[in-house]
Amino acid sequence: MASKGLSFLKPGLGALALCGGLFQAAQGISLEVSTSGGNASSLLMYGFMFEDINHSGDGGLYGQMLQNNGLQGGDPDLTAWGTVGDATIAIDYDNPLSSAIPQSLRLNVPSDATGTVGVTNAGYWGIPVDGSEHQTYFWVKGNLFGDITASLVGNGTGIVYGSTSIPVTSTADNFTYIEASLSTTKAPDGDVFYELSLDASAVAGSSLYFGLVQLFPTTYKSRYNGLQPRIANVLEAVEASFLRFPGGNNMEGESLDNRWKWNETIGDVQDRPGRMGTWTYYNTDGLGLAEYFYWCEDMGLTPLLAVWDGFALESGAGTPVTGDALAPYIEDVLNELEYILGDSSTTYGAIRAANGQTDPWDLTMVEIGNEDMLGGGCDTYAERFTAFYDAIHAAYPDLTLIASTNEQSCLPSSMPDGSMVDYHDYNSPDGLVSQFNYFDNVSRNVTYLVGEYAQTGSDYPIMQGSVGEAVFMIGMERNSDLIKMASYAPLLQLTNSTQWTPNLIPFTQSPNVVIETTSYYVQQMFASNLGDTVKEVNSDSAFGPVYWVASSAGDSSYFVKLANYGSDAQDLSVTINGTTTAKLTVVGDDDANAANTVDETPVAPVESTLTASDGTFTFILPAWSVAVLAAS
Ligand SMILES: *[C@@H]1O[C@H](CO)[C@@H](O)[C@H](O)[C@H]1NC(C)=O
Ligand SMILES: *[C@@H]1O[C@H](CO)[C@@H](O)[C@H](O)[C@H]1NC(C)=O
Ligand SMILES: *[C@@H]1O[C@H](CO)[C@@H](O)[C@H](O)[C@H]1NC(C)=O
Ligand SMILES: *[C@@H]1O[C@H](CO)[C@@H](O)[C@H](O)[C@H]1NC(C)=O
Ligand SMILES: *[C@@H]1O[C@H](CO)[C@@H](O)[C@H](O)[C@H]1NC(C)=O
Ligand SMILES: *[C@@H]1O[C@H](CO)[C@@H](O)[C@H](O)[C@H]1NC(C)=O
Ligand SMILES: *[C@@H]1O[C@H](CO)[C@@H](O)[C@H](O)[C@H]1NC(C)=O
Ligand SMILES: *[C@@H]1O[C@H](CO)[C@@H](O)[C@H](O)[C@H]1NC(C)=O
Ligand SMILES: CC(=O)N[C@H]1CO[C@H](CO)[C@@H](O)[C@@H]1O
Repeated sequence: MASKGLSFLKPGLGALALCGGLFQAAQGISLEVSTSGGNASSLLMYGFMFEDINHSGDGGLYGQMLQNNGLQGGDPDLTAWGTVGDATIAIDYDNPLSSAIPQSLRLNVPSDATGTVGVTNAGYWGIPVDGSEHQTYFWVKGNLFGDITASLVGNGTGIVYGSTSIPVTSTADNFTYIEASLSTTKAPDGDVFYELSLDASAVAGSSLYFGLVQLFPTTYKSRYNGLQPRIANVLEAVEASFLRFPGGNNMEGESLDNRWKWNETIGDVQDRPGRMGTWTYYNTDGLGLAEYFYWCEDMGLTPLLAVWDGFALESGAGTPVTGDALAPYIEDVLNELEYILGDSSTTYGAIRAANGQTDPWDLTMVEIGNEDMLGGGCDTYAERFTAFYDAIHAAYPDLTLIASTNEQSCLPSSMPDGSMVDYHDYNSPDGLVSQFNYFDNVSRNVTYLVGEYAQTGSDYPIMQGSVGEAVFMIGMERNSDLIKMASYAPLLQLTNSTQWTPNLIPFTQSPNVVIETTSYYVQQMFASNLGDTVKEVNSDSAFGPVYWVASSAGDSSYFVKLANYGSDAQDLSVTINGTTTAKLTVVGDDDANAANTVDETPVAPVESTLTASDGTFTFILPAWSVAVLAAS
């Protein structure tokens, strides 16, 4: 980026400024940040919204890398599986692994088989072998006294990136659980498959049954059943404040029966049936309720749990559920909350403890439903919201409860004290800019989560859209007495299987390809430079094409966030009485369409150190750029 000639330092301007304010004002934009007063701002402002879409979970952030590993689903097929040598495979229903996973993968070995036989799994469009110690787990049933070799093999090249020989003694009576570790070397791309193989003579004329085969790298913070570190590390670097989960449309489900059911995502993975997700593919639910809380714990995120509120995406298929029929679903949410918050003497708290988490988790916020203003949810939402609100509030009065829409016509005529509403805005770059003062005008008697927002109209975030997002975010931060939390969406995207674009962090299965898009940098710059007080800014200039917001942290640190939504560079002069030095971080590109993609990453933030002259910093804000001045 620096090579593209972004010279935002303008040495001459500081001296000019001394000649008098008039000349300088005519030359550019002068901002004066008040060092006193201001409004308290939210320390939870910038967070993440997560649901399984674009293989963001299975095949993405969730550490387990084999696809279709439990042959789950009502009508399973052999997707991703293959054979080695002179053998065949089939789905076997007579040898179920568990009641949740009522089938296994049968390897039939003919009596005259020789050489090596086995099974392969292609992963989710490949496997990202990152060079760490890997763990593999599986169950096997069938008479075997011999070695099974687990390997990671380059597809087409045959290069072995990791392999281990596992001595196995198994019988035809029951499944034997196997765990083994593999040292690996980092693969140059994602074109790698997994293989379990053995000598044909050890099993010729018989069958082996494999159940729930799993493969993990060394996970983020080395957590069991944890996250892919290559993606988790990029998320961690945002310094975000909260996590909204588990959806989104994926929480709602297409129908009443395939809503996200918390109780089927807990406990041992072999006891999780998985479910058909909303976004065209089956979810293993290996990334389940507990894993979301561990993710929050490991990344310092405040959890925001969304619960199912009687409405699925296809209204008419048994939903919306209203009146007395809501009772069991409300009960289910209370059980879920007891599982999360109850001590281990409670019914569900005891189940949590038995599942390995003795202490309750720290949950303070619950959202009731998702986007209930859409698809026929609006008419009944006031009733449903109130029913869930009353029951949850009675049991857990300290929880902050959030309505899934801010549309007045879908909400009760007055919102309960302390509740919040959720506003979503997917918009064109220009559309986001037009929303800059949306929150200046809304009723100030209820606070907001902006649970989803992003630019639309491109495969990857483009610079112009990222500046548009920054303008919208500046509008939110200026109103952060009202806007408490905001999360970009969608968060993650496996480019080989995509249902929605653009996304904040696209990736492939090449271990090196996790892309920090222009929008990613904006999120990171805003989240990691968060003040506790929004300060008044005086200027003779009006907003547009340059937008700004200032905040302070403690007594002497200031942050000025700036966005230039235009094709001309702008001269800036920012005065903060008493400050002497600043770090200026700028992300921008003269090309409004510039984008970081899996093929090229032309845009990166540039940092520099500025010195103030009498409390005034002068610099150039490049065309189509976003900047943060952190001064003290
Ligand atoms: C190798 O890659 C091809 C093309 O993506 C795929 O169809 C095949 O299943 C892969 N082989 C294995 C053993 O996974
Ligand atoms: C997955 O997508 C990447 C780039 O988007 C491509 O290079 C790779 O070949 C794809 N892999 C498969 C198995 O289709
Ligand atoms: C068979 O294995 C499963 C899974 O390990 C275990 O739950 C079950 O008790 C075993 N059954 C017998 C008869 O050993
Ligand atoms: C989970 O809870 C739902 C009720 O919401 C129930 O229908 C379902 O059977 C439960 N699943 C299991 C595995 O107990
Ligand atoms: C906010 O207060 C006004 C006036 O008291 C009321 O009309 C409006 O419905 C309230 N808005 C919400 C979202 O509760
Ligand atoms: C908000 O109000 C201002 C004036 O107070 C007006 O200029 C602007 O168009 C309004 N914005 C929206 C999005 O309604
Ligand atoms: C503080 O909030 C009040 C009321 O919403 C608003 O009028 C004022 O402009 C805000 N001040 C700052 C510095 O944002
Ligand atoms: C700047 O701060 C100093 C004390 O720190 C004060 O004396 C002076 O009046 C301030 N100037 C302005 C313009 O606020
Ligand atoms: C548009 C697209 O890529 N859709 C894919 C979504 O994921 C499913 C299941 O993995 C694929 O079958 C679709 O092709």
